[in-house]
Amino acid sequence: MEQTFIMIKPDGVQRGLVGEIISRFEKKGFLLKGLKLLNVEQSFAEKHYADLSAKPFFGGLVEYIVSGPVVAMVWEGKGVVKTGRTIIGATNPAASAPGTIRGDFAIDIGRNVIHGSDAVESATKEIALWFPEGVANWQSSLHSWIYE
Ligand code: RTP
Repeated sequence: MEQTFIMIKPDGVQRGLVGEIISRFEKKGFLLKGLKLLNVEQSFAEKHYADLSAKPFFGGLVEYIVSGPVVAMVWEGKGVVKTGRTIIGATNPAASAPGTIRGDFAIDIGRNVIHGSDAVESATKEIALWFPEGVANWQSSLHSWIYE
């Protein structure tokens, strides 16, 4: 089954949005397979966002990610990478529809509360980076009530 990497950024943690965000993924029917609260170092944040290293906002982005604890998660389910991005909303909260996480809880692009993998390949890479110890192996007993 497909998995994605979701990170609640430092602003989301500071603003008390952790429960709300977890609740949205849970209620959708996705399965929580990994979860931890941690502070990351600059070199780790640079590795996570390596694809963006040439962007003018890279320095500010890394500074933002290391500014406080983040919540790293692995969520599993059919189409979870794409649907996860839909639940999160557009990168710029000003363009995010109401009902999405960024549409409901964010204003500025540089304080957009949450990250989600943008493709199955990047999800695999990000899960390996953030959860080198591996993730939990369990199945919900609700499986047959969520999938036909
Ligand atoms: P994320 O990786 O955090 O899920 O965001 P994303 O795919 O929607 O957007 P991406 O282009 O990968 O950008 C990563 C994060 O960098 C910040 N950003 N700032 N100032 C700017 O123009 C700008 N553009 C992007 C955002 O925090 C974005 O989520």
